[in-house]
Amino acid sequence: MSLKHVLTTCIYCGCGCGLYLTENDGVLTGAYPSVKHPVSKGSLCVKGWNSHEFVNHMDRLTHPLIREKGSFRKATWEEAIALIAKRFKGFMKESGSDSLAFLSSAKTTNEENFLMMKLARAVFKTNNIDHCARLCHASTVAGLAATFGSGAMTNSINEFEEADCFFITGSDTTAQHPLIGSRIINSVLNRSAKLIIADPRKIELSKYATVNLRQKNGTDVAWINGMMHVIIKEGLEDKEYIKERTEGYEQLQELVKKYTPEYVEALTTIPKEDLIKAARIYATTKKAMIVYAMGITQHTTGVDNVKSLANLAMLTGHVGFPSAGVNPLRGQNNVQGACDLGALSNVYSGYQSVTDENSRLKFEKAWNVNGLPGNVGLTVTEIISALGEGKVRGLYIMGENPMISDPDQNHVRKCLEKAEFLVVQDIFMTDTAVFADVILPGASFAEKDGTFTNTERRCERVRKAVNPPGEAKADWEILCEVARAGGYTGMSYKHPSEIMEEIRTLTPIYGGMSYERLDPYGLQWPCPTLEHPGTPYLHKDKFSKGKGTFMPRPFLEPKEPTDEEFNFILSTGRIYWHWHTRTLTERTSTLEREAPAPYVEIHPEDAAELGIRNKEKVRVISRRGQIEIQALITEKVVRKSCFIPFHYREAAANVLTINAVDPIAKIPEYKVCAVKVEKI
Ligand SMILES: Nc1nc2c(c(=O)[nH]1)N[C@H]1C(S)=C(S)[C@@H](COP(=O)(O)OP(=O)(O)OC[C@H]3O[C@@H](n4cnc5c(=O)[nH]c(N)nc54)[C@H](O)[C@@H]3O)O[C@H]1N2
Ligand SMILES: Nc1nc2c(c(=O)[nH]1)N[C@H]1C(S)=C(S)[C@@H](COP(=O)(O)OP(=O)(O)OC[C@H]3O[C@@H](n4cnc5c(=O)[nH]c(N)nc54)[C@H](O)[C@@H]3O)O[C@H]1N2
Ligand code: SF4
Ligand SMILES: [Mo]
Repeated sequence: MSLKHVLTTCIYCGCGCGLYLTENDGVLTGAYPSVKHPVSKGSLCVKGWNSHEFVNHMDRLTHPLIREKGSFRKATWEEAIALIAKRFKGFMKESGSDSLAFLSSAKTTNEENFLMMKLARAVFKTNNIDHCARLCHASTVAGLAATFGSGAMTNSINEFEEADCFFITGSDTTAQHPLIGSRIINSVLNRSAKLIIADPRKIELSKYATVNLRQKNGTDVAWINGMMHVIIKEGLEDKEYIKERTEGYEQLQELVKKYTPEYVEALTTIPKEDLIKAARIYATTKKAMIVYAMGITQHTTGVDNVKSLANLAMLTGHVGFPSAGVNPLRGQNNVQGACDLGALSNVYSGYQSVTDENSRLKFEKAWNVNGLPGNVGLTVTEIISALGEGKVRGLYIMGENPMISDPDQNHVRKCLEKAEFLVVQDIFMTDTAVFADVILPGASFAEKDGTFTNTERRCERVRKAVNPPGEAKADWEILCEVARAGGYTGMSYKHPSEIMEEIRTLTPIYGGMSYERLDPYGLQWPCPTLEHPGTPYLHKDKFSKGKGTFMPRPFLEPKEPTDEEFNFILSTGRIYWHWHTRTLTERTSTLEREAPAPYVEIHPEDAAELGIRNKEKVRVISRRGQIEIQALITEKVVRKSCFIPFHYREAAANVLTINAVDPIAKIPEYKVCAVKVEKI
C-alpha cells in the first residue's frame, strides 16, 4: 500500500488554488493545499478540501447511453460516436452547418475547449459555439476590450496583499472567491486598507467596510456616474494620466454633469454623504483596486456597468500599476481559459476574430481545411431558443447544465423537449442530460491531464491522479473520435501536451506556454515567447489598445421594473457551500449537510406585513413561473427585495428569471426581475 500525492488545480472557482490529491489503490482518498503555490499558500476553502469526494461517487456515468423508445440503453463507444457523426453530417447536408450548435465547458481543460471549437469550426463549419462565460462575464469581455483593449483581470491575486483601498461591487468575495476574500480581510485588519462596498445585500465583507453603499438593484451606472461627478467637481481626477493615457474625456465630463449626489440618491437610494465619502476615498488612494463580479455583469446594462467602472478607474489614474486596477473575478475554474481558447461565437483562440479574413486564413492553413465560416455564431440563450424553433437541429453540450442554469426554465424545457438531436457529455446524469439522445461519459479533472487558466490569467497544470470509472474517457479523447468519425483527419493527439503545442503556435498570448514551462505553478498571459516570464499586471505604461477610451453611458432602468402586482425585486446568485447546478456539491457530504435546502431571503418587515414566519414555505411568482420555497427572514436584503440561490432544482430560481439580455454581450438579466411573494 502506498499513498500517491498528485499536484493539480482545484476544479471549483477561478482562484485556481494548487492542491494535492491523494490516491491509494486506484481510489482518491483526499485533498490538501499546496504550501508553495502562489494562490493557495497552504490554504483551501471547504470546496477544495473536499474536491475528491464526487469523483468517487457511485452516480458517475460509466458507459455511453443511447435513447431508444423513450429510455436509455447502454451502447458501445463506436455505436454512439458513429450515430453522432451520422446525424450531424445529415443535418449539415440538409439544412447547412448553422443547423448545428456546440456548448463548450468552463469545467473542462484549455486543451478540451480548444478542441471543441476546432470541432465546431473545422469539422462542422459553424461558429455556433459558446459556453457559460456568456451567462457570466460576457459584459466584461466586451466592456473592458472596448475601453482598455483586454477583457481580463488587470492585476494578480497576490497584489491584493499590497492594496490600500478595495472598491468591491457585485461580488460576494468571501463566499465565491474565498482565497481572494481572505486576502482582502487580512489587508483591512492588518494594514488598515480601506474597504468600500457597493452591494444591495449585506455580505460577509460588509462588516469590515469603511463605507457601505446599499444601492437599489440595477442602478449601478447611476451611482458610478455620481462618483465621477463628485471626483470631477472636487478636482480629484488625475489630469496628467487623463491627458497622457486616455481619449474621450470631454464626453465623459459632459455626461456626468447631471449625476449630482441628490439626483443619484433619488435613483439609487444611496445617501449622498456616503457617495461623496466613497468617491473621495477611492480617488485619493493610489493603490486602489476595483473588484467586481456578477452584480455588475448580469444585467441588460451589463456592458454599460463595466464601461462605467473602467471610466472611473481611468479618471483617477488607477490602472496600469501593481495593486491598482479593475478586477473582474472570473467564476469557474477555467472560464478564463475557455474564453482564451475561443469557445465563443465570435473569436478563435487568443480573441482573433472570425470575421477577420487573415485570422480565418491562418486557421484554415493550420488546420488544413477550406471555408471556415466568417459569420458570428449564436450565443448560449440564442442557441437554446433556436433549438426550440427547429433552426438548430443538432446540439452538442459538453459539461454544462442549461436546464438549471439558463434563465426562464419553462422556456428552456420546451426547447430541450423539441430538440431533434441532443448530445450531452458529462460526468453525471444531469437535469439536461435526461433530454439527450446520446449521453457520453467524460473523465473528471482528477482523471486527466491538461491545464486550467485562473482569474489572474495563470495557466496551470491539471494532472491525472486516478483512472476514470468504467469506460469513461477524457473529453479531449472523445472530441477527437467524433472529429475522425466526421471525416476529419487533423485531430489526433497522444497527450494534451501535443494539443498545447498547437495552441501555442496559433495563440500569441499563450505563445510561450509549453508544458515544461508550466511546471510547477503556471504562467500568466500574455506570455508570447518561450523566454517571456509572463505578465502579473496589465496596461503598464500604455493600454493594450494604445490609449484607454472613456465610454460614458447614461443610466437605463432594468428590463422588468417592479409594479403594483409584481412588487418585489428578485435577485439570484450563489452560496459558499454549493456549486451552480449542484452536480458536484450535492454529491459531497460535508457541503450538502451544511446547505441541504433552497430558501428565499426576505426582510423582516416585509415578512411581518405578509404574515410569514421564518422557515415557513412561501410562493414566489414571476410572469414566467412560480416556485414554493422556504422563507429565510433576514436583514441581509433590503425591503421589497428578495434573494434566491440558484443551485437547487427543487425550487429553481431560474423558473422565475427573465430571458432579457444585454444587446451587446447577450448576457441575461439574472440580477433583477419582478416577483410577488405569497403566503401559502
Ligand atoms: N461557492 C461558490 N462559489 C462560486 C460559484 C458557486 O456557484 N458557488 N460560482 C462561480 C462563478 S461561475 C461565478 S460567476 C462567481 C460569481 O461570484 P459573485 O458575483 O460574487 O456571486 P453572486 O452571488 O452571483 O453575486 C454577487 C453579488 O452581487 C450582488 N448584486 C445583486 N444585484 C446587484 C446589483 O444590481 N448591483 C450590484 N452592484 N450588485 C448586485 C449580490 O447581492 C451578491 O452579493 O462565483 C464563482 N464562485
Ligand atoms: N439565476 C441565475 N442563474 C445563473 C447565474 C446566476 O447568478 N443566477 N449564474 C450564471 C453563471 S455566472 C454561470 S457560470 C452558469 C453556470 O452554469 P453551468 O455551467 O451550466 O453550471 P455547472 O453546474 O457548473 O455545470 C457544469 C457541468 O459540467 C459537468 N462537469 C464537471 N466536470 C466535467 C468534466 O471534466 N467533463 C465534462 N464533460 N463535464 C464536467 C458538471 O457535472 C455539470 O453538469 O450559471 C448561470 N446561471
Ligand atoms: S478558493 Fe476556489 S480554487 Fe481555492 S479551494 Fe476554494 S473553490 Fe478551490
Ligand atoms: Mo460564472
